[in-house]
Amino acid sequence: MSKQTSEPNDIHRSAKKDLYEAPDYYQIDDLLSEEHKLIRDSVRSWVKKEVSPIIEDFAQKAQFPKHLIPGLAEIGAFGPTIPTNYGGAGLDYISYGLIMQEIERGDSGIRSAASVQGSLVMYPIYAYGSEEQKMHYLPKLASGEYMGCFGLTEPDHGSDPGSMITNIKDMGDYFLLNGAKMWISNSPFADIAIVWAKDEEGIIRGLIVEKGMEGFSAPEIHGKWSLRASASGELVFDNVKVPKKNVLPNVKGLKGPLGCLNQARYGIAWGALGAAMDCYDTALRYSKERIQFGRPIGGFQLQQKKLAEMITEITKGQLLVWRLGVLRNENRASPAQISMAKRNSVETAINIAREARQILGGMGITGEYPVMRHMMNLESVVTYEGTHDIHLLITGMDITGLNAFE
Ligand code: TGC
Ligand code: FAD
Repeated sequence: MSKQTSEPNDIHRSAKKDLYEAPDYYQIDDLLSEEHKLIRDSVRSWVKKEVSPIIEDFAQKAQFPKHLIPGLAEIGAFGPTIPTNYGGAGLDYISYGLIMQEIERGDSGIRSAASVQGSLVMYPIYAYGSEEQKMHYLPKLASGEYMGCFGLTEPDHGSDPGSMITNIKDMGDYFLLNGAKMWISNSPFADIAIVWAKDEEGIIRGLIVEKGMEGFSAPEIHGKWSLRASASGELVFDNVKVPKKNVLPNVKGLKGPLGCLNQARYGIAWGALGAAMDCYDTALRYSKERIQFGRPIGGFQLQQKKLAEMITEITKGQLLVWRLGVLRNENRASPAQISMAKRNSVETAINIAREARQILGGMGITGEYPVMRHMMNLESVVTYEGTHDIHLLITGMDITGLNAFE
């Protein structure tokens, strides 16, 4: 008969405390500057203090914790790389990656809100907007006074956004916007939406659509089993009059929205590893504390195999995103390199979440531990910002020179 060495449920009593210790098996910290570590550590503390205590409840209730918006702004999560004269944090790409890693360590839904705001709303205004648009919107978005969303996907056009049917008609003083977007993060509470629509010549243009414009609504999508702490919705445009000053003047074509996706996919490449690190750390701690057959389950070879493979994959992913960050800082990262990192990090994270859940046994399916929540969240992360298949095909196209989409 097995010998019981701890009180039953002892380890579960402390489960809800955030005891996270980040894994760094290859001393990757040595590759970071003092400023990087300072930024990373301050976001880590913020997540422990503000996100960990509340996230399970908000995920269970399927609500986005809006009260976190000012804190996210304060830690520089909205527009980390946008210059300070527009209200951004003016940081480099490694800092941006570390911020996303730490936030997604807390929850992918919170990272999602920050990714959308910074990479998909602030970035297009910064990169393609007029000086007036930048001065008007960017500081308000950086401070969280305005929240934004990004409308590219349509009910019938997801992986193939170039076939979109949402359209604008030139009416002289304004554009008339018609169509619908689907699966839009932040849309139910957003003050503005960056909307991609075709003009009468079939050329994709970017518009800033504001809440309150007649004919514009953003109904929430309910019933998600994934990313429950993120608000997703539709964008519906029924003869919306969009003033001409709200068009992004400096980009035309699909390269406009795809250029924004490079920013967001880069952040996800770091972020998903944060979720993986949390799952690994949780499973490792549990395996050393959970006693079965008279000894910690971490002593069994089958559990060690899972944990050893997890840390190996995390370490490879950490090195990949760090290198991608260096290339991005030097403006040398190609979109295909970003695709590879997004795909690899999400696959790593989803596999680790599934293995970690098993290490936790029955407790793994509860909200006492973050693992099942991460696992479910990652089912969205693997699909949005380009599915796993699409990123594979982007790599395939890059290495062969042959386009599988044609
Ligand atoms: P294709 O003909 O290849 O390209 C059209 C034009 O775009 C250029 N381009 C890019 N430019 C910048 N960055 C990139 N990554 C680019 N990829 C392509 C290209 O050079 C061309 O330019 P030009 O000047 O010749 O016109 O386009 P395609 O229609 O064949 O499609 C290619 C494909 C399939 C890779 C692309 O459409 C794609 O990436 N599909 C996936 C869609 C996607 O990722 N949607 C994401 C929606 S947003 C979202 O999910 C937010 S979730 C947020 C959250 O909550 O975190
Ligand atoms: P489809 O494109 O219909 O794909 C279905 C399946 O077919 C996938 O497995 C795909 O890989 C596969 N497939 C498609 N084409 C090919 C091909 N050529 N070869 C091989 N396989 C293929 N969009 C926004 O614009 N803004 C947002 O803020 C946003 N937030 C999101 C939040 C959530 C929670 C989710 C789930 C999605 C969000 N999206 C957003 C939409 C997201 O980007 C799309 O879901 C994604 O691009 C895939 O499109 P789809 O769902 O229409 O799938």
